[in-house]
Amino acid sequence: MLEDMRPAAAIAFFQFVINCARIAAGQAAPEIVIWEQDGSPMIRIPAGAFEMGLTEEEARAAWQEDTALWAQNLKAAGWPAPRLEDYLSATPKHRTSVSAFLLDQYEVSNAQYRKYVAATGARPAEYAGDPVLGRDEHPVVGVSWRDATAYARWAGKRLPTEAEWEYAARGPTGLMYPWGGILEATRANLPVELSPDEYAQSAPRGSFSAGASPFGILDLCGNAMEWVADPFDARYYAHSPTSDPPGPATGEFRILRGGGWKYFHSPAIYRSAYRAPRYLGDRAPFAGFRCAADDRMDGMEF
Ligand SMILES: [Ca+2]
Repeated sequence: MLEDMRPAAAIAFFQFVINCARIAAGQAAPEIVIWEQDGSPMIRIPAGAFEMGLTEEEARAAWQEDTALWAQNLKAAGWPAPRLEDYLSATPKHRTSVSAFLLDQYEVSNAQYRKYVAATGARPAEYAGDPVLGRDEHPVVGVSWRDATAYARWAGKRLPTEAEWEYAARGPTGLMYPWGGILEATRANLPVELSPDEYAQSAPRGSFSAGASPFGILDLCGNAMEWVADPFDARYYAHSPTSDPPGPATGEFRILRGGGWKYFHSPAIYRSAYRAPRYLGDRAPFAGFRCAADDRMDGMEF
């Protein structure tokens, strides 16, 4: 009898050790709340700090790595050559803290966006009728920054700030991709030139569970690129506030994060630090979003 229990006790102890290690590494089971207005599962991201952006050395190394990849197999597929200046807009690397907030675990879906359109009379997404891009469980795409902001307001939420989005993707240790340091094609819905999988276009949200960020957020890399709230300023990081940076006050361009299912620009866009400026009225077939909300429980005692 005792003999039988030993393995179980050992397994329980082993599990306990793993859980302690996961909690110590910031990988405790995510705290999920369901947002009533649009039914989205949202994950509570505790207040924290990380090294936001890239050092110039990292930016140059990334550019060189991407240029080699481009010459090897992307040049022939028609991708443009990576431009160093695009990598440098993520410099300098700077310590940034963010307050606790909630972030949608998934990108906003077509089904959710359709409910919003039906409830408000807002214009449908550009690809709502597309046989693949318009599927209910795929991320809504073909929405402008203004469209995304209006949806978030209707839902009682907001777009994440650039700092919140990057912290959610990189975690306290500042990972280069949501899962680690190397772009792995099986962990995200990438363009066919990088990942020849079953999804030639967008994929149902959450199809790549191995691509979860340290907080358990899915599809931050790939599938739909994601609008964030801030206007774009290539030099903003040189003088941005160290705590909850709100972005510059104005700007013609907003920012897309995380890369999408369709090629756009260069492999750099799949890095969590990369900033892709885009005209705020643009409705691209790879551009969607997810919502954030303030954490009203932050600082409360129980
Ligand atoms: Ca995404």
